[in-house]
Amino acid sequence: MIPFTSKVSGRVLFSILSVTLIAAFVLPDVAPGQEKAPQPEKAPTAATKQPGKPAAAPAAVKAAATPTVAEARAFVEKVEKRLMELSIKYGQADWVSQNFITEDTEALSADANKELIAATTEFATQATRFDGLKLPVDVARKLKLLKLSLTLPAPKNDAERSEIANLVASMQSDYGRGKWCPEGNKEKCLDLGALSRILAESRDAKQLLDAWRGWHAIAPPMRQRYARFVALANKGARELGFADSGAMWRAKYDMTPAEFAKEVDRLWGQVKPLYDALHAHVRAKLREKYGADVAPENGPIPAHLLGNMWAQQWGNIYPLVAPPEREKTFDLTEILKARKMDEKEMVRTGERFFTSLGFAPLPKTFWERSLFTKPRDRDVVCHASAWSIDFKEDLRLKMCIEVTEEDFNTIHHELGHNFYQRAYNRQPLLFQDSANDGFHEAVGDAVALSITPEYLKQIGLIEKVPGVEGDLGYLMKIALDKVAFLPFGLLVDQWRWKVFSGEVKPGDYNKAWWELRKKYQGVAPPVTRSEADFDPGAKYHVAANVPYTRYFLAHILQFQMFRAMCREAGFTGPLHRCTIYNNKAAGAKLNKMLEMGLSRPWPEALEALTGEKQLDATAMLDYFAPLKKWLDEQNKGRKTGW
Ligand code: X8Z
Ligand code: ZN
Repeated sequence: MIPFTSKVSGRVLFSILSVTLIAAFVLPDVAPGQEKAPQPEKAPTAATKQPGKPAAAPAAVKAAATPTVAEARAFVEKVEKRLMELSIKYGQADWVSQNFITEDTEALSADANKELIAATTEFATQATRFDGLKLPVDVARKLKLLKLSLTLPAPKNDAERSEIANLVASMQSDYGRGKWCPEGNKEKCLDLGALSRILAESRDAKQLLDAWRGWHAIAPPMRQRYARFVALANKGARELGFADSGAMWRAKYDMTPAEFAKEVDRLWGQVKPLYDALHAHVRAKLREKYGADVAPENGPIPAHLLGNMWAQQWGNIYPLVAPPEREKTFDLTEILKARKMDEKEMVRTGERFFTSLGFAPLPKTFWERSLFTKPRDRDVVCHASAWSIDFKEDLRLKMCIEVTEEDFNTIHHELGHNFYQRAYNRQPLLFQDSANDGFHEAVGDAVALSITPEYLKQIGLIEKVPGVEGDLGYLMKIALDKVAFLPFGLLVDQWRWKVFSGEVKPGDYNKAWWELRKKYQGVAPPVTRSEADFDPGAKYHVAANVPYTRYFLAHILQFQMFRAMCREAGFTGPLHRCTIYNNKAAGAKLNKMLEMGLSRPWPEALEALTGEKQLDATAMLDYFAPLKKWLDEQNKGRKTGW
């Protein structure tokens, strides 16, 4: 959902961050299609025309009386009421369809989504009536957000709007149902969970390759639908005044689309040396493990060797690349299993972290309505997501949890979404979202950075805190997830932005994908690929139309938030040793930012927590500084880059 459903990640709307949605209501300060500098928000005044802007309204509108501030306010109230109703309906339909994938639930969800998109588009068009009117800051912001809110813009004609809603619903369902049946044996099909386990655990290059290929075979049937979806989404974006759907996504950051693209490049420049150092070390270790036939000395790394289906997080190959001090750290997966901690208790443990910061416990309905484990008897969308169905207290998690460290972290990530959703639930609907989408993705991760040995000892999961000798191993483990992720977080939308703008045509979808994977990640396909493949579609967020730059931003932002919370907690040691567990001052500061929702431009929200108004990767660089030093020593005499 999402157009106003609040799913994050999963979807729902409005908030959601999630996903699919459709209309995400977020908003920048820029008029659709314009690349000019953001205008400061105007102070409340009487309705007047903007100086220097002759009225350019069509005759029919001109004939109407000049709109007033009171009318604008009444309009916004009406819009929020209606969109709330439609978002809740969509949220309910989508929840059912993702938890019970069938042709019927898919149709019901697509239909509810269509209604929400239709209403949002209609309201966004009507809102142009107030263009040029001096409005109170909150009303002006809401109108701007309304115009930017759709993640899935759709053409105004009903047939095409139905078509695009159906396309996205069907790609998401196909992804959720995706399986690989070795040798065509329908008795032995493997789903994404099973294939991911092979990628994570197997050290047999042939087996890794089979699993990688098997999963990527789910996507070619989506290729044509994807191309059609792109054409329709662009038509919808253009009807709303944007250059294309990608430009509409980039307009949501309180700056122009062009400025945002530049900002992303600036941040990547800050962290690239750290990534390059990690890449060079990992490549050398993989060569030691698999030999020169499989792992190259200098070129890009084959994508099936990095422990993850998309080579986006590499924590699963930690034992292959760890510093010699690795035995001085601990293996959380082993500990969770040894303690026989079950899925629900993992979520309870995550919840207790948030309550230790001063947040109220999750409502009883969260425990009754969430999905924690993969059902045996039906297809569900297993990709983790956090939902707020009613924009108040009906919070839910949907996740096929496995007892692993990776999923323990993802639980904190998702709970970050849920606690954010509840913190802003007193805001009016159009402000019920994170400051920008990167904020929603960063909060739970910022909290999870506090899962330090010190914390694990406090909650009784380990007996003894390892000494500083364990630090390099600890940092390496985290870098394999967080640093390795950065270029992947960037390139998914670099690809989509080019696809939406028409720079990359359907006939080059796969080629362009692998060019970007090489350019940013230094990763190569493990076997020859062609345009008969559609490898981007084997990633959830492409199939389900969830923007992805949010995760790149979040991976930088979470360290910035973490540093600020540690400062608030009075912590003065090395950043990676800080935990804010039980610290009410840090929690209060975090809550200050969360409860603002989307009511103010994101730099103000960032300032509320950190005192800083700019995104800044120095917190991440400081955090990993000891590891970077070690990596640079290891890499002496090795080639860096590809
Ligand atoms: O999709 C997610 C979350 C839900 S918002 C599980 N993540 C990205 C991914 O899995 O690709 C978290 C990290 C990146
Ligand atoms: Zn998320």
